Amino acid sequence: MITKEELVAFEMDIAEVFATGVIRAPVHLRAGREEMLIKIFKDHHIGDDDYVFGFWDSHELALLKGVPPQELKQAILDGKSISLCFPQYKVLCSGIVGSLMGAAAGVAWALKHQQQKGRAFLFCGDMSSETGIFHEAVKYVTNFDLPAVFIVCDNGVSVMTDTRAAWGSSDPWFKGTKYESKIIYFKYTNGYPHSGLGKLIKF
Ligand SMILES: Cc1ncc(C[n+]2csc(CCOP(=O)(O)OP(=O)(O)O)c2C)c(N)n1
Repeated sequence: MITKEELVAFEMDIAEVFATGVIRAPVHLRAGREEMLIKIFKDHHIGDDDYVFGFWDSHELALLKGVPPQELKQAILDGKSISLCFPQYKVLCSGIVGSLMGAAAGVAWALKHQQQKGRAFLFCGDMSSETGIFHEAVKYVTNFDLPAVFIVCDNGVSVMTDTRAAWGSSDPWFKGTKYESKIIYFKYTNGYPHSGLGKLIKF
């Protein structure tokens, strides 16, 4: 499996390329959660049969799922960083908040009822986990015990808004509920700005 150092180096390489202005599309870099992501992939033996759903910040997920770094880099250079899709690797991402929770639940339903191997793993941010569709999807996969896991990577903010202040709660809504059985939650501090490099890139 790809190492923490390789994940860090990949994002640093993309940051350098992005700074030159050749990528004419948004890029969301992440640092500080590599060890947790590696642990989750290892602990759950996420492999070829499994589906990984992600959002605008999914470089690391694609690498951990087995997308070759050069193939991933080319997709990013082509402007697809926020919506990376590699169906052959079962990696499906979207730049739209809340857009894939239902899809992950649907895939988990199909896998179970078609008696296929594989599970659906959906990785999202803390604000995304407060959306209504996240709640509905988690409720559905919990109540029907579908093979799905929702991983909440909590960096404390939605772009620059404090998530906990926005919802008036010091904890995510699911803390202490039965839905935690389908959720993995961890906190991290992102070493990059939400999007880009925090400075104007001209192209
Ligand atoms: C429907 C929709 N509304 C707004 C946005 C703009 N947007 C992109 S990321 C984001 C913040 C999401 O916060 P969180 O889920 O905590 O993600 P993270 O901080 O981990 O990137 C927003 C509002 C969007 N992509 N889609």
